[in-house]
Amino acid sequence: MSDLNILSEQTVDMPDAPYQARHFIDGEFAQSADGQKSDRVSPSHGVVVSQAALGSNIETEAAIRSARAAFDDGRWSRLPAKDRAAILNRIADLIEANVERLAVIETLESGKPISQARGECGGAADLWRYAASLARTVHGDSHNALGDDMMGVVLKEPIGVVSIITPWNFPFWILSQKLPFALAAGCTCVVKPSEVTPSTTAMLGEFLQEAGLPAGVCNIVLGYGNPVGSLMTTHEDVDMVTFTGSTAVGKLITKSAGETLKKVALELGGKNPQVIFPDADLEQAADAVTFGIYFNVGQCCNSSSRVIVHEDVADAFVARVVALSRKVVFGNPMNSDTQVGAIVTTDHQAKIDGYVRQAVAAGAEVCLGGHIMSVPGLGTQFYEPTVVRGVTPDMVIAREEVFGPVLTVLTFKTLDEAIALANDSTYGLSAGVWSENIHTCLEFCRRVQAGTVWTNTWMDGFPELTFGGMKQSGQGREIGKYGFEEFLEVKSLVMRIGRKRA
Ligand code: TXE
Repeated sequence: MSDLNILSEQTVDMPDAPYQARHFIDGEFAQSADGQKSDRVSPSHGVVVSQAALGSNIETEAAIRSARAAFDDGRWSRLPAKDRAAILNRIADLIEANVERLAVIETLESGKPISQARGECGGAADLWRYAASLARTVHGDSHNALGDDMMGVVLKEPIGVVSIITPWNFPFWILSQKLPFALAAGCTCVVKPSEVTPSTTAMLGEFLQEAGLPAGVCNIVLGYGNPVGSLMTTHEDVDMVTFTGSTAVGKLITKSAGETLKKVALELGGKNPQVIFPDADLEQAADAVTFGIYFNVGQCCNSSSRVIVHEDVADAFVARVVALSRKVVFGNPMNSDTQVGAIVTTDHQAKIDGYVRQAVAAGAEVCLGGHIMSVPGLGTQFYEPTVVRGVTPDMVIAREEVFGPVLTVLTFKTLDEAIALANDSTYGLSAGVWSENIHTCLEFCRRVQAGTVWTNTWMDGFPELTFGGMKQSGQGREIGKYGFEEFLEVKSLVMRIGRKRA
């Protein structure tokens, strides 16, 4: 596409050598016993940017054993909460001091723009600090009206050993939505990042060690879903699994973890509707839709991938989004001005393109982009910012998660129709409504099936709120008070007061 705003120039230096990502087990960094490693070739730059140990059952067993021992001897769960909080805050300090190092490797492994990687890694420190503050809020309740000689107390206790499995799209952020909250609750953990983006998780191991987290409290194993992830979800010594990734793998994990009745929390995909009413501030809505579809190169579970716009304003709205899309700065992710970078893998790029080709064959109209593309000097692992309209609810592109910079546009006539279309999905992660009428907004908020609903804004998030999906977008919640409580178990104490009466 000739009129795209393409940047080839680079403003951030490449590291001198590939990052060496190692396992972190029982407080020590280690390579795999069999010496297996994998090279990660940067999707934007085509060079090896990291070499990561590839774990087997040996490392996974060792990590689970270490987490189990650390939980059972109480070296973490029985520490006063203020001491746990102090360590979590020290980790947050180290994250903040290392944002640039984290952001560079995250950008090179994932292809996302460096400005967004900086935001992700720097912002994650706040999740650690918020989790630290929650460590001191654990309390249950007491019951003194059970009978004259009875008293009851409900305690909240850490659930135990938690397996944390994360994907490639926001490796450091998603890890930070889970790990500090589990640690704040007093749990011990085994973490596995995606094999595609292992380095920021491995780097976190350095901060855990430096901050004085006791050995064994958090173990990191690098490697593939099979064998590492599978063992983490089936092992008898694991009490809970928290996973972010595809719905398909989420379903597999639910089955395998069910064998030993582990608690499972899942954050899966989304096909998030943004509904634009005719009385909305169309300029603001178009800005938010444009940001929401291209952020993280569209590889975002909260992507605003499904716009549902009133037919009276559809032409004007689409024209505005297309004009804004042309201005988006596209290209070299190692340039601080870039807004849309590379696609994570060639397989994923082919999948995105397949959705667009299928939509065209089904009669949809591509009004911008729609092709794999190259950036001069960098290669072909990019995808044009794309807007597809004339989409009908039955088309695959309206139903499945594309996970790329591809916006699909549907239209509606009435509020009821808009809500029905918004809810016509197996997913229920997030949704948005744009209108100047508070009744319209509130009715939409009440009736839409989604874990997060934005009104006249998109993608704002706060550690105090909670995050998670309805329907096939997942189960359980993350962050906020409710996310924290997922890592706590409740126990009832029943006590008799005084001597037994005759
Ligand atoms: O995910 P996977 P992928 C969606 C998005 C994307 C698709 C595939 O639509 O196109 O999923 O992405 C580990 N037992 N999302 O293939 O395979 C794996 O090693 C245990 C949405 O990367 O689900 C990685 O660490 N673990 C999502 C993690 O699971 C297993 C973010 C995710 O990989 C495993 C990412 C197994 N059997 C993708 N198999 C979101 N909600 O944001 C794999 N893994």
